[in-house]
Amino acid sequence: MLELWELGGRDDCRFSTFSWRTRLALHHKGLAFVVHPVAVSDKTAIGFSGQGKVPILKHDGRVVTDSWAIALYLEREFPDRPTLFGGEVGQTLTHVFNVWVDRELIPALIPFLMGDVLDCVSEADGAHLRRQIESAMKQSLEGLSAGREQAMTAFRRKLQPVRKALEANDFLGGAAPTYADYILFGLLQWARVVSPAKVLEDGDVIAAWFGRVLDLYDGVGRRERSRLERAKEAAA
Ligand SMILES: N[C@@H](CCC(=O)N[C@@H](CS)C(=O)NCC(=O)O)C(=O)O
Repeated sequence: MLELWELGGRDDCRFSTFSWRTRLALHHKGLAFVVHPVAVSDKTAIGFSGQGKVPILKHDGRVVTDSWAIALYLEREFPDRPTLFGGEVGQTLTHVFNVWVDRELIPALIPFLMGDVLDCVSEADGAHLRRQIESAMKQSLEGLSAGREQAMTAFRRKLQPVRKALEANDFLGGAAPTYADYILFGLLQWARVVSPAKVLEDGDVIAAWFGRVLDLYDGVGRRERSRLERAKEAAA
């Protein structure tokens, strides 16, 4: 029995960048699992894990936290299922990629679009996220939102190594996806779900790759409605 805890917002939207990594890793392994959405400000719901963040994986009574630790756990526990890393070398290099995305790409995008998340969550969750980002960035959400166009230009530039890799391959894993694909996908999926902003330009090979990852596993990523799709539905 596998259970995953992830963030849930208004209209049941699922926007946790780290949880999307885990979700796709579970699909990659072909494992069945149950998902529990939690509010970002509700720490009692995940108190059993002894910490305050998602994703959280529970497997036969064992609790694993942190998306990277969960990926390692799945690879170790389910070695006969498709590999997430393609071996030891792949695992080490994927760890480098994981740290790069966490430390360089996430701070270059998430704070600037975080203002949009306020419309996707409850008031309590919005206040929690505002406090978190404003204290980390030492700037108001409104100030950060005002700088988003410039930030997105800088973010696209930071993606250049990925772009080079995707000019040569369909996936970061080569011909087929691996966990590295899910790491970056999680960030762009977060943006797709919470924001109407156009993060990637048309014609960017990364946009085409993102479409391919959205379609994986019967389109689990695409079935999650984007912010633009939810707005269209609300207007109809
Ligand atoms: N290093 C952790 C980061 C997890 C994380 O920051 N998760 C966010 C959601 S995307 C969270 O739970 N935030 C709740 C909070 O900070 O209060 C991982 O890779 O899982």
